[in-house]
Amino acid sequence: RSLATAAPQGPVSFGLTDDQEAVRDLARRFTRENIVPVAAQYDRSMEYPWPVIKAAHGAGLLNTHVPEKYGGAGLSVLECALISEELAYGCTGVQTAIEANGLAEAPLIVAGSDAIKQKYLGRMTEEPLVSAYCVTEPSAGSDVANIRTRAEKKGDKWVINGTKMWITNAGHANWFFVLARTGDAGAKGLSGFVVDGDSVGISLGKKEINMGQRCSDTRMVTFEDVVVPEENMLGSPGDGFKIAMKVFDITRPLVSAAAVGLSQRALEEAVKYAQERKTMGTAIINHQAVAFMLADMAIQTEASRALVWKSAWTKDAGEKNTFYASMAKTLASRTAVENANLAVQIFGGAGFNTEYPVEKLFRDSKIFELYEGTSQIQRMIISRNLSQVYPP
Ligand code: CS8
Ligand code: FAD
Repeated sequence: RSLATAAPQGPVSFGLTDDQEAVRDLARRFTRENIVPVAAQYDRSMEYPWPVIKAAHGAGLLNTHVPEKYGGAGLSVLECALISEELAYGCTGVQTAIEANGLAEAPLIVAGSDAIKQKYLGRMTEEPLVSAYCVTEPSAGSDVANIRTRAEKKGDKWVINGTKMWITNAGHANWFFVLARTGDAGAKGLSGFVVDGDSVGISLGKKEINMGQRCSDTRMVTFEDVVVPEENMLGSPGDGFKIAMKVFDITRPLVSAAAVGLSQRALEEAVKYAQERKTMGTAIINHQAVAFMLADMAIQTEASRALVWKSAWTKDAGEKNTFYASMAKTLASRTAVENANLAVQIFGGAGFNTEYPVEKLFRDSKIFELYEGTSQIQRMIISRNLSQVYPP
């Protein structure tokens, strides 16, 4: 693997500290032992990977963002990115189920009171539970400011009504983060809530059958007169939209890191196959047309990883990273799709067959250009930030 292992030498370094290397190596070993051997089976059965999630919890690879005060590892965004890449190398379906916890937990970390963090983050570290982040709706995905789910104040409670769509982990969630409208139209009328999964009035749709990442659980969730205590609002009324956006500054680098994991897997599988498969009297890696496909895959994987690290490092340094997070998401997701496509090409007919690993990578890759904000939305964010980054 291509990560530099030297300790940081100066202000610019791609080296990792000993602790970061240890985190990456733990995740790499976990993936080789617990995810790679079962990935194809979960893809076929589409079962939720509970045994892997429980093992990840035991290994300390679940809820890695949760601060130490609430029982978590309190890892930096860069360290979480190292873990995401490794887990995704094994199976991005499993990785999505695991990292969806981090996504649901992030609003609490960004804006929750001490009591909320203690109650909802604390329990995640004590036992292997999962949670879900409910923002998208049937009529509003990219356009978060126009969601319709409403929360109305009744005495000292909030009552939530509405429908969320494409919610990862929904079928198994112990609790949900829910973005709902408490005020006027637009972004400023939205607020964020933590809702217990066993609340009366929550109903779950069927598990959606998706193109890829098939063991991950994606569902519609309907809230009908769901009563939520006042203290479960995160921040103040109207804070919800900005909380949701601040969350993406943390999670987009991690989703991008997962795309890099898939790209790296496609590259390694393709190199191995090209070294073994012979045509016209030589291994196909010796045909320049094949070797150049592999070279392109290596270039794009390294470039994506560098941008992911920059977006994570910028956030950890306490600076605004929205611009880099969207760049990392755009490049890493395109690279995942292209690398998976090239890997199938290099495998020839075998690339189209389920007995070989790359057709799964091909199906799994596409979602990276869609969830956590489509590539069009990432470009919109990048372009809106240009004048601030490069003032006239
Ligand atoms: O709506 C925004 C957007 O990002 N849309 C994409 C939605 C998205 O990414 N959804 C993902 C759902 S979760 C998911 O897919 C999970 S996948 C499965 C799990 C995987 C494992 C992890 C948008 C289109 C960019 C926003 O556009 P607008 O409506 O035009 O709003 P703006 O005018 O840009 O902003 C309104 C105010 O918010 C402030 N803002 C915006 N971004 C930020 C950040 N930090 C802080 N504040 C922010 N990043 C902005 O400054 C505006 O504030 P004002 O005070 O009004 O000036
Ligand atoms: P739309 O917003 O309807 O977009 C349709 C097309 O129009 C896209 O190509 C888009 O890029 C383009 N488009 C839209 N607006 C613009 C514009 N202004 N300029 C240019 N192009 C534009 N959401 C959650 O909240 N929680 C989850 O856990 C979650 N998990 C998911 C898991 C899966 C497997 C899937 C498929 C989705 C998940 N999502 C989740 C939802 C996901 O974030 C949305 O599907 C995504 O943000 C796009 O929204 P949409 O599907 O409504 O598409």
